[in-house]
Amino acid sequence: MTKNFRYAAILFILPCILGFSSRASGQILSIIKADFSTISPNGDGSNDSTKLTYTLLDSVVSLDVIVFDSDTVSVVDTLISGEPRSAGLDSVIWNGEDSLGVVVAEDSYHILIRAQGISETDSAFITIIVDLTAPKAQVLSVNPGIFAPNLPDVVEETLRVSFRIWDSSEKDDLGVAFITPKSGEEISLKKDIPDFAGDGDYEVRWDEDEFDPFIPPPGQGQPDSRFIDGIYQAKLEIKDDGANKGSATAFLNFDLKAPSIEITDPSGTGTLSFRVIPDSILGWAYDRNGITEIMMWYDHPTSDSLEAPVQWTKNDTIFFSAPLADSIVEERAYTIKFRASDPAPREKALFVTIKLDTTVPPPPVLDPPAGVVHSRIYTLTGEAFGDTKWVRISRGGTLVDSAFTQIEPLFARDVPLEAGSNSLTGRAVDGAGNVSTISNAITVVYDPSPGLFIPTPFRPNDKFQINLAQPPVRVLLKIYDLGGDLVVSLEDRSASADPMIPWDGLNGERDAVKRGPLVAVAIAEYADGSKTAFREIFLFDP
Ligand SMILES: [Ca+2]
Ligand SMILES: [Ca+2]
Ligand SMILES: [Ca+2]
Ligand SMILES: [Ca+2]
Repeated sequence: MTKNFRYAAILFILPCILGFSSRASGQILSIIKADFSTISPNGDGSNDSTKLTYTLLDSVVSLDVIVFDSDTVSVVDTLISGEPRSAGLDSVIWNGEDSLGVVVAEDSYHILIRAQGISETDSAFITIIVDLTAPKAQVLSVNPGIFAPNLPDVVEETLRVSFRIWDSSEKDDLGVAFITPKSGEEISLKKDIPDFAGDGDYEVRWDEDEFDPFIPPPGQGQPDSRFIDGIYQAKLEIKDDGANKGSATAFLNFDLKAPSIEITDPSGTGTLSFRVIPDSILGWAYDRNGITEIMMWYDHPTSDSLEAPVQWTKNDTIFFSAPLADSIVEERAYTIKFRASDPAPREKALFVTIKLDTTVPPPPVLDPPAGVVHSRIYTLTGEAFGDTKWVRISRGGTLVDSAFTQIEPLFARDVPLEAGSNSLTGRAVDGAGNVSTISNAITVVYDPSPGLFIPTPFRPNDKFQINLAQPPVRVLLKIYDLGGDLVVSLEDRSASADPMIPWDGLNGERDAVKRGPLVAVAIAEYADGSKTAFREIFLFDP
């Protein structure tokens, strides 16, 4: 097409743009569509160009597609210039540039399609908007700064986030996503702004009960595992028709966790007893949002609360040191309560029971032995009294073992003996370390001379004591009934000169043996081939 012809063509079609019709007469051109009516030719891959599609009902001698500025009606670019086309579906792409390849200014543009058939001409145009301005958003405020939904005894709160929006148009799409800190995933608490009307300030609200499915009110189930103490995000995204986007993120501080509080000194659990009360009690409290207050009661619940003295703070941890010695003067237990609060406010209480005890417990009573013993291990029994926590057992004045008696005052403890006479004594010690006077002394005579010694009566899992003059290679222990039939055969290969052989009361077939007299025969075999045998009748009583 010559320049003159093109000019003539434009003159011909201008009336169409200037007010005749945007629609074709329907004789040659039919239905013009653009895949994007607004484009943003900025090369970001979204709505950078638009494709016009139209149907030619008949073959066309000359087709023109021309882009005009809608205000000045000046030609911006010619996309198709005087080309013949056969009938059918046809299309053309406009990438938002002018004839020099320069991206056009933001404006609306008319794209005119003119089809000249053999005997008639048909034309129509479509309007395309070029939008290169991304809408912008900014967070103005988040209230409250620390949000603790469904906290008992606290007035219901609404979480409010305000945003400022500019460079937008009323048609822009926007929504606010709600994102948890745990997985970074979006939760179905997204908000729209239904009354959005272009640039301005907007507030998005979440009422406390909207969090009920995730953070149930007290006593109404477990929180959703994605809802943890931490920083959540309300992310506003705004998008215009040209797919230009803006966003702003509000950070939401959800306090879902009570403070931690611990005592570090004195250490221990339960009632802590002292003969001399420590000067102070040391501990720490922590919360991600900080500790607002630590209160203490020296004699809970009868005393007044005081502020626990803070020694120092390190990051979000407060270290406290409360004087103790002067506050505990009576010989009794004091419950000391500490309570840490965070800004939510959530509270965590901690109780420590300290007892002043300068009273010595009564001495224990040791049971005397039934007679001479033949085993080098003696099971000492006895009873403790009062607030005895331990019985310290001595043999010949030397500490050999301790029995724990805080829960059960009757005690039994295996004590090693020496051959001959052993003097055993005990002292009671309470939780504060007060030590009793010495108990009664019992004398246990241990006779290690050879023989087979059997408890009377013998119960399942009791032991046969065999004392030998020298260490054997092995010891066989055979149990017979009174008819001479073998019940069970046991063996010891420890090479000990005084082995103890246990018996579970089962025969060789692993059946329980009935009550009655039995015969035990112990045969010790030595390295030189010699043997020693002992034989005893005993009463088996399961
Ligand atoms: Ca774009
Ligand atoms: Ca825009
Ligand atoms: Ca907290
Ligand atoms: Ca005591």
